[in-house]
Amino acid sequence: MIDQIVRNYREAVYETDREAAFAVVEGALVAGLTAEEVVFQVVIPALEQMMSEITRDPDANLAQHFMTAQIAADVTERMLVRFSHPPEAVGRVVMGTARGDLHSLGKRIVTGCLKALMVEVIDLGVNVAAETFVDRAVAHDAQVIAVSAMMVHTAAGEHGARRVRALLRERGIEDKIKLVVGGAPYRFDEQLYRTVGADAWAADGLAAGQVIADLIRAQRRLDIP
Ligand code: B12
Repeated sequence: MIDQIVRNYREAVYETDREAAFAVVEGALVAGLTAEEVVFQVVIPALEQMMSEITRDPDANLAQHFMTAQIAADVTERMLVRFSHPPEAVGRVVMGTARGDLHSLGKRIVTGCLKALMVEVIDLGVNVAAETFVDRAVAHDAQVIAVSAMMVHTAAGEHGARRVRALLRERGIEDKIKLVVGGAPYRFDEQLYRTVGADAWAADGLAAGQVIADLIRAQRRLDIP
C-alpha cells in the first residue's frame, strides 16, 4: 500500500499539483497511515529522490523544483499538528538573500526543504543587511544564519556573508551562531565559502537542509552543560 501512496504522491508533485498531493496524503491517513509515516515514509523520501533527479537534469523545470519543496513544506506543516508526539523542532535558522541580491527562488526552495526537515525558519526576505541577519539571529536565539547569494558581487563582496562573519566576530558570538552560504557562485568556486568566512555551504536545497540540520545538532550538543 505504501508504495502506491508514494507513487501517487510523486505523480502529484511532478504535476506540481498541490491539491492532488494533499488529497494523496489525506487518503493515506484514511487508509490507516499515521501522520508520522506520511512525513517520514512518503514526503521526505519523495523530496530526496525528486530533488536529486531535478538537480541532475539540466533541463529540469524550475517551477517543478520550486513546487516540490513548497508542497513538501506545506504537507509537513499539515501533518505536524497530527503527530502523536509533536516533534521538537531541530533548531532555528534565520535565512535571507545578501544585501543587494533580489534572487529569491533558491532561498525559497531551501526554506521549503528546511521546513520539511523540521527546522524552524525565520525568513528575512531579500536584500537583507548583514546587521539585520545578526540582530535577528540573536533575537530569535537561532543557531544558524543562512545567506543566499546568486551574483558574484553579492556572494563575494563586502556587504554579504563577509560582513556577517565580521559582526559575529566583533560581538563575540561566533561559537553560538554558525554561518552557512549558498547560491550559484559557491557552486562555481567550491572554496569561496571559506574565503567569505562561512562555516559551510551547500549546492542545493536538500543538501542545505542536511548541512544546516547537522550544524544545529552540533551546536546544541555544545550548549548542553
Ligand atoms: C531568475 C533570475 C532572475 C530573476 C529573479 C527572480 C526571483 N524572484 O528570484 C530576476 C529577473 C528578478 C533577476 C534579476 C537580475 N539578475 Co538574475 N538570474 C536569474 C536566473 C535566470 C536564475 C536564478 C534562479 O532562480 N535559479 C534557480 C534557483 C533554484 O537556483 P539557486 O538560486 O542557485 O538556488 C539553489 C542553490 O544555489 C542552493 N541555495 C540557494 N541559496 C542558498 C542558501 C543557502 C544558505 C544554501 C546552503 C544553499 C542555497 O539551493 C537552491 C535550491 O536548490 C540566473 C541565471 C542562472 N541560470 O542561474 C540569473 C542571474 C543570477 N542573474 C544575473 C543578473 C546579472 C541579474 C541582474 C543584475 C540583471 C539586470 N541587469 O537587471 C538582476 C539583479 C537583481 C538583483 N539586484 O538581485 C546574473 C548574475 C551574474 C553574476 N555572475 O553575478 C545571472 C547568473 C544571469 C547571467 N548569466 O548573467 N534575475
